[in-house]
Amino acid sequence: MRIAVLAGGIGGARFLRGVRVACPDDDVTAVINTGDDVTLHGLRICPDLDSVMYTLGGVHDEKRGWGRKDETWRIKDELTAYGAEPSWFGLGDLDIATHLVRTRMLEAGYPLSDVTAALCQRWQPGVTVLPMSDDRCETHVVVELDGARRAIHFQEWWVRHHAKLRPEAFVQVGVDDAEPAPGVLEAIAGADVVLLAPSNPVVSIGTILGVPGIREALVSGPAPVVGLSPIVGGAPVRGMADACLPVIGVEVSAQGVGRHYGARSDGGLLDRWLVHDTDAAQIPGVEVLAVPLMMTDDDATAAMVRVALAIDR
Ligand code: FO1
Repeated sequence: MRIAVLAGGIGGARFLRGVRVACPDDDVTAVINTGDDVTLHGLRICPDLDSVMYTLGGVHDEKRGWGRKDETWRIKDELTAYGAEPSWFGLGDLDIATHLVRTRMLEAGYPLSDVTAALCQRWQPGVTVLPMSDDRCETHVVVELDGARRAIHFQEWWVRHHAKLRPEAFVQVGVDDAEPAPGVLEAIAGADVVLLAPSNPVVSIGTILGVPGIREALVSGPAPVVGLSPIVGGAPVRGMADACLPVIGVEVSAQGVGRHYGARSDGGLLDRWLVHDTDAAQIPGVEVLAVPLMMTDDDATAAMVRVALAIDR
């Protein structure tokens, strides 16, 4: 079976580990959000691609959720000692090697999709990992800061300000001119099923869908689209979806997000929507299933993936 998965960072990576367990012999392509990408200290950092690569490569830090296990922070400490800002972003020594290789390849003219494929050669994630686009489209957050309205990079909002600054809008800078990365539209068009991972519906899944051509490929594609709710019991399992959803006028609930994605029969995306077994959702035109959605381990995640995939094609 050919499966295409749209996913973001930490939750998306964990979800993909379950997809790999549930579909060991299937052809899985992960289309990953690059809106969180940022250039700091001259290095190009792709948090969601790296979370997926490290997690599926078995070298991520499970507790932190991002970056490498057994990490050290000597370069970060040295940068701070030099007063080299930003000191609020944690760059680990092992992680910096990834950014050095990526930055050098990008500067040599390789597109991000080639760079990602090259990095994945080492980590062997077991699925094809594609950036949503080779073009830069970074998420910025419009906030009120020091008495002025300004747009700050998503990482500054999330890491430096801990998402405590009320977001007035999310802007994907450059997305209108971005194209889907090579292989993305083909993976969607050729899929037997498309899965929307339980990632942030605004700054992860929403960003991917904002790349011209991707939403259309899902809506008009032959494959059924099955989404899994990132909201359980009215709150996100992890991350800041509850800070993001009100900005786009979406209720922080499994039903709210499902209705936001919409029913394919109504011009939306979904054929099936999985909600946690304590939640309920009515979405006209969408088959809603209530199953355990806590990704407590890979087998738990694989169980929800099997339910998601058991859809008539
Ligand atoms: N998240 C943090 O909360 N603090 C950090 O210092 C931090 C550093 C960092 C470095 C590399 C990387 O790939 C991810 C990093 N993250 C950090 C996580 C990152 O902000 C998030 O994974 C995504 O951007 C949101 O999904």
